[in-house]
Amino acid sequence: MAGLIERYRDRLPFGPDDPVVSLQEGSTPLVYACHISERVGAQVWLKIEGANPTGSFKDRGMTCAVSAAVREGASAVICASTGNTAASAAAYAARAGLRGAVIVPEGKIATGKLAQALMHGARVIALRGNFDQALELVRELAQRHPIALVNSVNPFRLEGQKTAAFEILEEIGTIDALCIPVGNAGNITAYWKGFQEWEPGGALPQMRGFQAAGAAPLVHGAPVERPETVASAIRIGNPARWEEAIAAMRDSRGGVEAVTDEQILDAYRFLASQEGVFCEPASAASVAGLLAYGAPEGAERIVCVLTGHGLKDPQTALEQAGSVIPCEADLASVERAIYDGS
Ligand code: AN7
Repeated sequence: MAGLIERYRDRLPFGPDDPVVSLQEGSTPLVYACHISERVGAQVWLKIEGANPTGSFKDRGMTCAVSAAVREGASAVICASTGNTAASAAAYAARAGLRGAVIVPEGKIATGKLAQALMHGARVIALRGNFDQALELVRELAQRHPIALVNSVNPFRLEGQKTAAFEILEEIGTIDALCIPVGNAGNITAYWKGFQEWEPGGALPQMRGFQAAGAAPLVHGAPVERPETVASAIRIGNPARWEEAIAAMRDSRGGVEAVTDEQILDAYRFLASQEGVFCEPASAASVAGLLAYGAPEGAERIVCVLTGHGLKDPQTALEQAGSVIPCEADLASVERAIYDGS
């Protein structure tokens, strides 16, 4: 399968001879969710973005941002990140032969993402501060040094991420609503762009964004100084794409709501145990929101975006899952363990 620049080049700002840095991202599964569909009384699909090469939707944006950086002659890329952007930037920088530096909030990123960024050889800086402070610092750094900033303030990131909307439309046609977790608000902005660009005059879905209750600036209408949530990926208090996200939700007659950590974790376990889909906690916010607030009136066809893979955050998974059953190495003990659970 081609990477997404190759697949959608005529809809992206890349010419036929431009350099392409790709790990064959995109073309992710769109899986029908029987149990969720039944619970909300509508047809619901899950867009499994954890199936991207580094395990999150960030790869869509990163193939474009890093390809553009190479075209511009950059020798290094930098980003602030709650984890997934760091992992993706590190991977694409490695592939392009660029140096990569990532700034993450100390102690607040999931283990898998940290392992990825380090393995790909990025310089990983653990900031004694939160994501919003990290983003402020990298924006200033990128102005002073010849480094390409690959956060979603970079327009190429949105160009890449809009292709997920194209894939949905190509695969199942128009939908009535899109449910999506919102952190820095780049992805919801990108999907809205993609839906609008696909076919002039085509039917557009309601954009329904969901934020964690402890990190819900768009819901409150004001920045959150100390955002807190179990969904570390969306622990963001002052989204960079604030206005664009609000416009997308307004123009699509959608909206933004908060979901509690408890609702997020319920959806996280439900997805894994009932639908067989293991996503990370932040991703489960889309399904948590749909379950908590219900299908929008008249919506029959809904897609929930699952932005990252469950293996990103093994610690939260182990805290939320059942425990293992210790067992002696004989047949009777194994039988007892299997049938009685003891
Ligand atoms: C799994 O990696 O901001 O609203 O620095 O990792 O576009 O920010 C991650 C965000 C949702 C929110 N789900 O997307 C980062 C970062 C997952 C994420 C979001 C993120 P945006």
